[in-house]
Amino acid sequence: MQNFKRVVLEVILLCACSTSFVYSQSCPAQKQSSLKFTINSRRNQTGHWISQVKLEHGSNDQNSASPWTVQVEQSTKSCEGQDTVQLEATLISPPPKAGPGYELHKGIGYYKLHKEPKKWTEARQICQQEGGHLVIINSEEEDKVLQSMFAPVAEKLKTVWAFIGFHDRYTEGQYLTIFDEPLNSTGFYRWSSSGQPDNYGGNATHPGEDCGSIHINGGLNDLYCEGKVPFICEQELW
Ligand SMILES: [Ca+2]
Ligand SMILES: [Ca+2]
Repeated sequence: MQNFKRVVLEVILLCACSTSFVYSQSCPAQKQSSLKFTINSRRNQTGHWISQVKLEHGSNDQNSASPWTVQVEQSTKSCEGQDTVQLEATLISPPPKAGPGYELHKGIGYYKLHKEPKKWTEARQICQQEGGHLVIINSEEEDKVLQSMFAPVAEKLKTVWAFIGFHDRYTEGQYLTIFDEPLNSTGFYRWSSSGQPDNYGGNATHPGEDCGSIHINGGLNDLYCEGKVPFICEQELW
């Protein structure tokens, strides 16, 4: 009598990608991307198990529809007459492309220093048009990146300030990010000097300083919203 061995096919997928992947909780789903993964197994007339693994990846977003590299490794384990075949697939997609002029700082983000001075609201709109937002600083590390982009050119730009993504336009002294989160919850909350924020010029007839900026020393400052200074946008593609 023929000794049948039970073959179990296990498929493990490791997602080394930044696009969505519905089968792995380590990669949160994004709106306009889809992934379909199917396995069809059959036994042919000679007794061989044929398992076909098919991956379909589609997206409306050109940036995330980039080609994927799929690496597959197979291993076999035998235990008490049961063979386990394990297929391990690693899916690798290149990082999404940021808009023109954005610099990639690995593990931190994509940033663009706009050197042409704008008012804060104009700056905010320009960042949005580029698919980003005025930068929100979440760590000392991120702050250093921004400082390294801005400080070396600040003298040429004739300013020590660049607009970033916080304000106290709703209530004086209550600083919020552009996503309405308290500024002191972002992970970076260091003012440029002990005299800041000062709401300079604020009185009954003048709003003072209600828009966020970064100083060349890396610290935060409130600045007059209607003044024009350079600004820094961020694209969150990690
Ligand atoms: Ca203010
Ligand atoms: Ca100030």
